[in-house]
Amino acid sequence: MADYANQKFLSEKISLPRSNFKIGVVSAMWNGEITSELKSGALKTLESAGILTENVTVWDVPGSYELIYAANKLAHDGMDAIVCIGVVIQGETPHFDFICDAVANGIAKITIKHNIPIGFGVLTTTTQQQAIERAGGIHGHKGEEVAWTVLKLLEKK
Ligand code: DLZ
Repeated sequence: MADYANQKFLSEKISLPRSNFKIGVVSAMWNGEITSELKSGALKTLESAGILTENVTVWDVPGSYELIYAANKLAHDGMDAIVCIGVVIQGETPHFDFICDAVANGIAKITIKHNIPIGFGVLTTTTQQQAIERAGGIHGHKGEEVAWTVLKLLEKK
């Protein structure tokens, strides 16, 4: 298990070169109680870093698979960075593997294609409990962390 006590950098203050970055937050509606919490943590983190609310585009898409289309569209539309949020929970069929592979590879390709930071805030868990523990539970808040990660990359933009 990762030792989160050693990831203190995740709470370091961000120092952005300007305040008018345009950021997209795309969030899947599957497992919506958890993705809503992740999204809300991401939005709070962006606000705390000085990102103006009017420069944040929030887009709720049906499932994690649709994050690929939405992130690519927002990148094409000129966002400086994008935060992707989803929760994929393993079921009884291989669907989980197809979605996780597609989303991880899709987001990586969009990052390279558009050369902007895109955060992978997609939880891929075996159980719902594991996802809950990572949305403000004992394993931290992956929504806040993914927003922090994207902001950290914007420091150099
Ligand atoms: C179909 C599906 C399943 C079984 N599980 C999840 C999940 O755990 N998390 C998630 O975000 N989305 C899931 N989906 C929906 C797919 O992401 C996608 O929306 C559909 O396959 C339609 O393209």
